[in-house]
Amino acid sequence: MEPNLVQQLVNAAEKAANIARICRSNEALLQLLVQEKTGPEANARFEHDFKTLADVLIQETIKHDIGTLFPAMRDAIKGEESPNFKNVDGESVTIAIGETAEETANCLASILNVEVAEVLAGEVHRAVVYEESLLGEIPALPADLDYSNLGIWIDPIDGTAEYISGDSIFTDFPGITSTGLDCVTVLVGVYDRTTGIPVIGVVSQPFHNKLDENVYRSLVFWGVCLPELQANNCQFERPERDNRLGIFSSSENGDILQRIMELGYEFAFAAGAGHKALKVITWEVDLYLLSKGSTFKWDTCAPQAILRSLGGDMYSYRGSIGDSKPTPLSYIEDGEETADTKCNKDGLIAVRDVTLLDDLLKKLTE
Ligand code: 2IP
Ligand code: CA
Repeated sequence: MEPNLVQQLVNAAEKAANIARICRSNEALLQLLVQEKTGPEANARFEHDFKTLADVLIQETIKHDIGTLFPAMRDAIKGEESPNFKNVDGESVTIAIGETAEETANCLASILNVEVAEVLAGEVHRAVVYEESLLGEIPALPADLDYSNLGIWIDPIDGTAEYISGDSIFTDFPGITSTGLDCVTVLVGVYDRTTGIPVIGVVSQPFHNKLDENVYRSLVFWGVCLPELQANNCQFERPERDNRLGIFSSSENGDILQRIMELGYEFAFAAGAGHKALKVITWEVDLYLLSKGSTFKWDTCAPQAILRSLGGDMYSYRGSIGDSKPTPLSYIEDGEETADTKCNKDGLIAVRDVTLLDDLLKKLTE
């Protein structure tokens, strides 16, 4: 019998969170992360920056762990980054997770110094089990679930700029951070390869609970929305508020904001696509709208699955206005994947209460 996919995705997201945290708490690794800001010299040992390496390593770790447990899914686990790097000697190095920590450290040592390669490899091979009362009861998945028909999109670190800078600024609304580590998320989303519909999502905030200097505990959200099973740990009540609240990227178009304001919404602005979607999941806001094509499938698959498990959804912005009807974002695999097909190029609208769409789409079409 297969292990429980949701539980394993939560564990994988927690391992990812551990790697993300260690890169900020280990002095040598933090130096590598922050150095990037100061120019080309910082990247003397490899052609990409260290933040990309951290992303790749997390992505490959999740692929390795989930691919080992669920071989039928192995070839359909995808992420933002390519695992190929060039080292100082111009040799191409593929970041590969080995059988043992030693093997992984040897691979990493071709682009990093031995000390940091060993620290990272140690985290990659640590057995991680996330257990938390907030996790709720994870249900058994249907016995006849066809794993070969499931694909995964991973965003190893969403909000990379926030991850590196680390500075937190709060919005006017309680509990909503506009920048900083709280906006960083790990996103793991599973979709049905035949229908293109997201079916399982795990969203972790690795830096949500600060226990001490450099010591954080993650907050993890999950949801399942299969035809025969809907479950999640996100049963939040909508907080009392006088107006509806929308969350936006700080670069959102003024004309669109004006229209939304005319519908009586108040605004919060925050970083991180996953973080903004999470605020809709927790019902701290009613709406996340992005008119630009600046998110990708790995940004939306996980939160969309959770939203669907709550009766909400994520729609294409441009695909839903005008004469069109609300069109959910889709992960259907048609043909060769290119930068363009991976992008949610028509923007997005995320809501927990889909009855808000009527007014919204009308107003945005005027
Ligand atoms: C980014 C990140 C940015 C977001 C952008 C995403 O992903 O979430 O914060 O922009 O859309 O693609 P904004 O904060 O303006 O919403 P990554 O950090 O993985 O590049
Ligand atoms: Ca992202």
